[in-house]
Amino acid sequence: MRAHAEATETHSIPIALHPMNLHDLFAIPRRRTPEKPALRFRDDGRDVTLTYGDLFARADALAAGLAARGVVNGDHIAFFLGNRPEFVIAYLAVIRLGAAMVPINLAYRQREISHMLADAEPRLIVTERSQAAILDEMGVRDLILAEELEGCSADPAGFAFPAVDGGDLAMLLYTSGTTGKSKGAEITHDNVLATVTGLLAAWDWAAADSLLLALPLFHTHGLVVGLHCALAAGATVLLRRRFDAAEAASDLLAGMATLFFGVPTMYGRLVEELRSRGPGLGFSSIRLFCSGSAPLSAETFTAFRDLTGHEILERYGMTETGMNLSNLYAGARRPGTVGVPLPGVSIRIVDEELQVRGGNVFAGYWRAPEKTAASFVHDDLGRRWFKTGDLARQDPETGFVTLLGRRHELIITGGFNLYPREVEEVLVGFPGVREAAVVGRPHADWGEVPVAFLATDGPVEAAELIAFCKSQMAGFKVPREIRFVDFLPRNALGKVEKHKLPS
Ligand code: MLC
Ligand code: AMP
Repeated sequence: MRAHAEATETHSIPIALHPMNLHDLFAIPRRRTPEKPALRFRDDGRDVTLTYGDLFARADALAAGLAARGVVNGDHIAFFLGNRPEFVIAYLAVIRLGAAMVPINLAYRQREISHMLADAEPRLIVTERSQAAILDEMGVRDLILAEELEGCSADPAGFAFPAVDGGDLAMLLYTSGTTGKSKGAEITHDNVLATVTGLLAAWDWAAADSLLLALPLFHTHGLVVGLHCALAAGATVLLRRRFDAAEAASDLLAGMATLFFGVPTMYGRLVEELRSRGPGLGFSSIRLFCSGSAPLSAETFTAFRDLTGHEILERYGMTETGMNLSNLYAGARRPGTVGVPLPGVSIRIVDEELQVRGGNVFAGYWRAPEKTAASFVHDDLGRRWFKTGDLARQDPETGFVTLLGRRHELIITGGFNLYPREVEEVLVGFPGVREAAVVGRPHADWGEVPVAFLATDGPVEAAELIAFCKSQMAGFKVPREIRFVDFLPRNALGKVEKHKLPS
């Protein structure tokens, strides 16, 4: 095991005597303000506050315990649990050992989970009692329950924490694939550091901030943009198990937070909630509302501004890259645009496609060198650009970028992504379905929802088909509507022409 000298205790601000990693970034508030709340969690009948001192002491103890169970640098540890303090403790413990977290969307069913587990080969899975049944049914062993973390911990005194390099993986984030199977994006400590340092500067983060965080921690939005920025800034995270518009509105109106981050569906619901409460509402504490993960409509932007006086700041990112572009904190917020490059990010537009490079861009896809190679392009100077698949236009005057669509078919529903191909493959696995085409259709709440067109060999009961889909995949991927057609329109090459499907 590689050992290194811990940053010397004689300095109030740590000096990295080894390559910088995420714990070095968090060490500043950990040492400066150990008594300050890092995390407040209220849900499931619990009300928990963890100070910076408590949080990192618990993470260290768990890291020592995990090391005793054989976890080493380079291991993968899957997480199948909802937002709760133990998620954060366990994540910090895992990366303290140089292992990588592999978070699994809680809505996933066995088919989706087995693919991830078979691909990532985690040494252990951290879960919680309410979620463990599905893993038990799958015969998964090596579980650690969030409810029993203390029993898995050990005294960290004298434990030689391994050296963790900025190039080591912090997380393996699975992202839906055009080919129907999700792939693991390898995100290093340096990648996260790049996104976090860019956002700290761009959005003027300060230790005095408190972030109301109701986004799931299993995606980059809640995890990197929310949790990591807050911990790096020495701010407080008000963590919620899930988003509830009424509860969020009450918390915000009560002046609990200075920041709120959400997907457009959340803002749409907040608008409805605030409208229902009538005029004269004021936010005394909040300084910034941010939106991302899906397009924020100009209507929601305007309705929110009219109700609250706040212009939502829209930014753009991806699992593979962390954050790339952002509207301005102390400057223009143009609805319909995703702003300008964040510090440290370079962009270019080639054949309408947005390409990015910078320290934020991931290393590659786990065990998929061809997919990795196909996702990058080299320029004349040999520099590697990541092809985002997003089509974009940049205003020559202002530099602001507008997203125009996607190179590949992608449906974004409530901030979750799905590729039609995966759903189509499940649909044709149902007896009687000959061929299937899935398209995204606009939806007031979710932004878009999947709708399926089916050609069948005989009668197919839609309700049975939907039940089958629900057993096979997360609810957000299940078609909201099933339409039966005699055949799918195809071009001369046999490719389905989705634009010719009835509206
Ligand atoms: C839940 N449901 C959805 C859905 N979420 N349907 C479509 N789209 C979604 N996003 C369905 C469930 O299957 C269920 O259906 C029903 O809605 C109720 O489930 P729920 O869990 O109670 O839903 P709700 O609490 O209302 O969730 C809505 C939400 C949630 C908006 C709070 O979807 C959410 O947290 N979204 C955030 C996603 C996110 O973090 N994305 C970031 C990706 S990172 P049924 O039929 O079972 O009743 C990224 C990069 C970047 O994109 O730039 O950030
Ligand atoms: P994911 O694969 O879940 O990381 O989602 C990344 C994709 O979400 C991007 O490629 C975009 O298509 C989309 N996205 C993220 N932020 C925005 C935004 N502000 N507006 C529109 N689309 C967005």
